[in-house]
Amino acid sequence: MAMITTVQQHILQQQQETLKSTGREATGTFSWLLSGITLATKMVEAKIRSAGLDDVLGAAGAENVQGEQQQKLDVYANQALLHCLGLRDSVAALVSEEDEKPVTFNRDPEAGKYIIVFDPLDGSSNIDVNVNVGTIFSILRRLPPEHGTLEESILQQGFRQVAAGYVVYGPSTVLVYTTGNGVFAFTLDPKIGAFVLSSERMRMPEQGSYYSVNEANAAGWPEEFRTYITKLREGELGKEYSSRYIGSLVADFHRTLLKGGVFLYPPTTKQPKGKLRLLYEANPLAFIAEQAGGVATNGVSRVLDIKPEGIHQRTPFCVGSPREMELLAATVGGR
Ligand code: AHM
Ligand code: MG
Repeated sequence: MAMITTVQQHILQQQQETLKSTGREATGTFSWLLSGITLATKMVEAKIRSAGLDDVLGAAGAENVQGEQQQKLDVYANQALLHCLGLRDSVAALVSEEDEKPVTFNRDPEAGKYIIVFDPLDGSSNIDVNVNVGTIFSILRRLPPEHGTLEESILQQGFRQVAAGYVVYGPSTVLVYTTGNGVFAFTLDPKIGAFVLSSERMRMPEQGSYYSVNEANAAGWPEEFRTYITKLREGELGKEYSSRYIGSLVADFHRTLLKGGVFLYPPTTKQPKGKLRLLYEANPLAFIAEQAGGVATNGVSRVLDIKPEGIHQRTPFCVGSPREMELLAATVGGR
């Protein structure tokens, strides 16, 4: 019989290793927390698979805090995560793209140690046309009460994340995550309903062949971004780049992680702070990128160093292979 490693087993194995190297006892809290995330994402994936059959496509009729139309699946995905995670005693707060304020639980800080920040259904404008969407999550540790409030705990810099990951709902459903000790991917095996280890210690290639950006916005970018794209196209890095842009961040990022290259969402005249959200889009993907040997900036400085000021704060986001990101820094400045 072929040996498989499920995501739960993998977390336990990693904790055993930590135990050996640090002597610290793993309580199992963290794996219980992650099992809440995997359960919710399996519910979302099941809903997406039958989206055209059940009446779940289209708009739900409301707008979210960003002023965007909520899709029915956005609402479902948000509820699935809130439900599966809210029952876990170790959760102090849940922060979602879809909710204006954090959902907090009045739990003893000793027990309620974690904060989970998530984008329940990223790229949802693609759902009606059967194109990949995803879920992104980031886990933070609550600060001890003498070091900060719950709100301050939510607004910690990205380098303090204890774990981050995403699920891409594509031809297959893949979970990618890091706890700061490498990046691992798991593919959902529909026959057994479990995420099974499919890639270990993933590395982003040193250089890729694609840039990924919404070029319709080019006239509104700072000029250096236009110069940068021209350089890539015209062979400054030794090859003439091609472009790929899906419009689902998780899918565009997943390709960049596997194949290398660069993904950009620069500032525009209409959105001078960029479009993507720091806490539940840029930070988790920046953590994964760095753990895989890639680089993530806002064009000028490291994403994981940005001090968040609000839970729905936006940021320009540039992430990719070291070669492309070096050229970006040389062209756009900073870092
Ligand atoms: P969403 O979280 O509301 O789905 O929006 C985020 C999405 C990202 O997935 C994607 O990278 C970006 O918006 C695409 O934006 P645009 O259509 O402006 O290119
Ligand atoms: Mg979203």
